[in-house]
Amino acid sequence: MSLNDRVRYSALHARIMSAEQAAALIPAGANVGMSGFTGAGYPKALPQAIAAHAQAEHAAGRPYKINVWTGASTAAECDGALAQAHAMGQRLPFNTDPVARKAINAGEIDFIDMHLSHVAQHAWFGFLGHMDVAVVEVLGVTADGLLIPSTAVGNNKTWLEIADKVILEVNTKPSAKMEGMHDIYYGTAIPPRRVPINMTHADDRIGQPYLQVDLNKVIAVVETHKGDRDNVFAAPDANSNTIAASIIDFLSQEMKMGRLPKEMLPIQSGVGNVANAVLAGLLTGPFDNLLGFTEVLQDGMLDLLRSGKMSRASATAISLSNRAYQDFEDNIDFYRDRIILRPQEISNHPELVRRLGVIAMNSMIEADIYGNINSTHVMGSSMMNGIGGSGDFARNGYLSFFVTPSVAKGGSISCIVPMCSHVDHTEHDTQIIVTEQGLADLRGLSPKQRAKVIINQCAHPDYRPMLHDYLDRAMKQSAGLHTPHILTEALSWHQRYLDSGSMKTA
Ligand code: 0RQ
Repeated sequence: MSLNDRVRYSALHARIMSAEQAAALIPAGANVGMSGFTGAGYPKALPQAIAAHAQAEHAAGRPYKINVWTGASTAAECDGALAQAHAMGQRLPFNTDPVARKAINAGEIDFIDMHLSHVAQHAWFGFLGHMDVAVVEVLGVTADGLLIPSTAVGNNKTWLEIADKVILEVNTKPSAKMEGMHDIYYGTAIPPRRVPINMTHADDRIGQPYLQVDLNKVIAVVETHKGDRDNVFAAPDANSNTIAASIIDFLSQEMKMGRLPKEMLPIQSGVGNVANAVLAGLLTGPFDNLLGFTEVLQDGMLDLLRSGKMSRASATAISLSNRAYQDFEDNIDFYRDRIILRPQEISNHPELVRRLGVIAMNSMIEADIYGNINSTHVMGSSMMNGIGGSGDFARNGYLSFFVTPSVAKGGSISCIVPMCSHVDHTEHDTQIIVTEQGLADLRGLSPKQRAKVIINQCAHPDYRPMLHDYLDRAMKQSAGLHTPHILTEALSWHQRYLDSGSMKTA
C-alpha cells in the first residue's frame, strides 16, 4: 500500500517530504516527544536523519543536541542512532538501548527515570518543560484527518496534544488492518477537574480507535517501511521454569484458600525471560478465561490468546519477536477482537490497576533481606534500564511478585543482599519474592520475620549462611530495634564485588 493510500486526508500530501528535510526542521535544544514503547511503534527514519543532521552540525562546529521524551524504550534506529551521534541531551523515561545506556552512565545524557504512568501527566502539568516537536509513528491518516496508531500507543496522545509542531512518520509496513484495535481515552483532565475513569473490566473499551491532532500543527509527513525490532527471547531456562512453576502453584493455592477469586484476576507481566516463562507456564496451567492488563504484550501473551487460555489482553504496546509478529499479522482479524492498545497513562493507571485487582509480576536486579527492591541500578550507581511500569503495578496490584534468579554473573553476585544498593520499590510495595530457590510470601510479616523467610526461601545456598550471619549479628547489635542493620557492613557485599569480582568472602 502506497503512502498516498495510507494518508487519506489529502491536504497532508503537500507536507510529505524526506526524513532529511524533516530533520532539518528540528532546532538544536528542542524538547522532542517521540513515539515508542518497548521496541515497538518508534519512529525509524527520522531519528536516523536527526542523527546525521547532528553529525553534520558537529562537523561544522555547531553544537546540536535535542531532549528526547518517549513512551518507554525504542531501538537501535532511534535511541541507538541518536546516542551514537551524541545528539541527546536529556532522555526520559526508560531505555534499553546499550549505546544510550553507555552514554547515560558516562554522564553524557541526563536520564530521568520515571514511573511510566507519571510521564504524560507530568508533561501536562508543565513539570518537564515545554514540548516543541512531536515525532510520532502512525499507520495512516483517515479521510477525516484522524491518525491510525501503530504497534505502540505510549504517550502519543499527549505528545500530539502538547507539542507546538508535529511530524508524522507513516509506517507503510505493518498491516493497515490494525485499524480498530486501539482504544484512545480522551477523558483525563488536570486536577481538580478529574473524574473517575469508567473502566471496571480489563477489556472494557472506553475511548476511540484513533489519535487526534490539530492538522495545522503537522509540519511534515515522512514515510518509513520497516518493522519493529525483533524482540526475541531465548527459550526459558531451568531457573525461569522453576520460578514460573512456583508462581503458578502459589496462585492455585491462593485460589483454593479463597484469597484469589475463582474467575482469576487480570495479569500484568514485565519483560524478560522469566516473565515469558510464567506466561508459557500459564498455557498448561489450571486457569482459563484469563485477562491481560499489562503494558507490554509479548510473545507469551500472544500464545495465551491464540490458545484460548486468555480471552483478551489490554496493553499499550505489542512487542513481539519477528516470528510472533508474523503470526499476529497472519491472524489479525482474530487478534483485533482480543487485543486492546491504550495510552500508557491508562494501561499503567494506578486507579485501574487497583480497581481491577491486577496480579503484577516484575523482574528485579536485587532484593534485600527486608524486601526492598532494586530494579534499576547495578552496584548502586550504574543505570540498567529504568523503573518502567514496575512501580505502577507493584504498589497497586492485588498481588505483586518480584522475581530474579538468586545469583547473577555466574554466582559471583547474590541477588539477595543485606541492603539494596538502590531502592525502587520499598518493603511496603513488595508482597512476594521468587527465585529458583523458592518463594517468600511476605504478606503480613514484620521486617525480622520477612528477613528469615527471604533468606531461607530465596537466597542461594552459597550465600544463605552469610546472610544468616549478618542478620544474627545485626539483631544482637540492635538489641531488638525494628529493622536491624549494621550500617558499616550493610553495603560491604557490593564493595567486595567491586574490589574482588565476587560478593563471596575468600
Ligand atoms: O546482565 O546482560 O550483562 O549479563 O542484569 O539480567 O537476568 O537477564 O534479567 O533481562 O529480565 O532484566 C531487572 C534489568 C532484569 C529488567 C531487569 C544483570 C545480569 C544481566 C539482566 P548481562 P537478566 P532481565 C515492564 C516492567 C525494571 C523495569 C520493569 C528491568 C542483566 O527486568 O529493567 O520491571 N526491570 N518494567 O547479569 C548486578 C545483580 C544483577 C545483575 C542481574 N544483582 N547485580 N547485575 N544482573 N542481577 C516493562 C516496562 O516497564 C517497559
